Amino acid sequence: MGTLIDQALVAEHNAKLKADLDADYEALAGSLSRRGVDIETLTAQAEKFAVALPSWGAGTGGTRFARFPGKGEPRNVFEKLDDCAVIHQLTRATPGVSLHFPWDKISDTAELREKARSHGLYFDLVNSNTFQDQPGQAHTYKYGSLTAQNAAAREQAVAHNIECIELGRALGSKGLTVWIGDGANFPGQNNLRGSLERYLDSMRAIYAALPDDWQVYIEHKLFEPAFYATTIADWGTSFACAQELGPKAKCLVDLGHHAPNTNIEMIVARLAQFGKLGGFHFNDSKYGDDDLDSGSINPFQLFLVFNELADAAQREGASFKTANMLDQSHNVTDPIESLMSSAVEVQRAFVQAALVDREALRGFQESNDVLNAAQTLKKAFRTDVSPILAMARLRIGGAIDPVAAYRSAGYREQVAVARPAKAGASSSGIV
Ligand code: LRH
Ligand code: MN
Ligand code: MN
Repeated sequence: MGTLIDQALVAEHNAKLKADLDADYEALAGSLSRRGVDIETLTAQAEKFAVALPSWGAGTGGTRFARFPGKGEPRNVFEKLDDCAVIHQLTRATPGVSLHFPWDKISDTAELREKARSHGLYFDLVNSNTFQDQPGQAHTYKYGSLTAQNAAAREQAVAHNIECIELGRALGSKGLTVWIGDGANFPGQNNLRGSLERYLDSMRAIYAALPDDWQVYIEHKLFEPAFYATTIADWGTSFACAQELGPKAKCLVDLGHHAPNTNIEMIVARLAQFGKLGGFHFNDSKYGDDDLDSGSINPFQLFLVFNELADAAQREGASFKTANMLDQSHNVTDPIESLMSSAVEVQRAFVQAALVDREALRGFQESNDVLNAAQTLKKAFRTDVSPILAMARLRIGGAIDPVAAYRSAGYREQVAVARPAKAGASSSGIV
């Protein structure tokens, strides 16, 4: 096992749903055309949309209280790639995979690269991990990694990041995302300025190791595991560090890494305006870093983020690009189903944002017609673009309904046999 779903099963699934989809698509084409929108332009854009998968999302995550492993979880990076390939096969929206080291153990980069290629996948940004100690590690990260007082711990953390760059380079990746858990649990534990100075020193060494065509992405997070003062807590700190480091340093926005009610779309607009918006970890949250499926709690926020991206793309043209990834953790759902559903929700927000009548919006803004400006956004957000997403998938070989196709193919049941459960195993390292 561990291969794709039989394409004949996908075709059979699509055949059953095709007539209904055609009718829905035609109806939507009619109503959009009355709004002056050509559905085919949107469908073509949807076909090109991509969001990368987190390798760590292929297994059940869990919380710090418990983990309830699911059946047939991938036991290694090759099996994670198999699951990612199925997600891409059915959604046609997830050709990239973002690896996390050392959770993903790699002995032969050529073999792994070939495996990805054979599945039609490539490696997106790689992630380092200095927020946990690994067995046999010389220096602990208990009191910090890139910011540690202990120079040897800092050097070890820098060396790990450089190793990640080397591994990523061999795999064809073009960037490194650095998230650290460093910070303080008590006032007085750290000198707040001193920690950031050490962070910058460490990051300068990592930056110096970047290949010419690479970028480093700084991921901020408000709190957790440091509960009093996290060193890279907000986009302002992230931005200042990216400025200090140079043009290859950008900021990465994980949607769950902000205080509740933070205006994330405004952060996106600010970073884009100053050329430092690097990419995203898409997920959703109600309270904190909940890592819930994209669009499951606040789809309007997701739409507003994509609205800012559409605005930036219009202002800046083809050169405007962000690295887009999912970052979620599954406790009660099948990870493959959740990742498929999130990819579709992110793609939905992208298409809805493409639907915004920007000229009309500008006009309403200029004339201070507040109500109509707001309604212009709402009109795009309220449009059910599902037939566009389904048609895009169908035309490029995916499934009209990815979750239904996945369930009827029995993939999970088959891998459950091929991958017997290991007691206490964790795919991501989070237990
Ligand atoms: C930190 C984070 C970061 C890590 C991932 C596992 O909360 O969002 O991106 O690499 O979770
Ligand atoms: Mn993240
Ligand atoms: Mn997170």
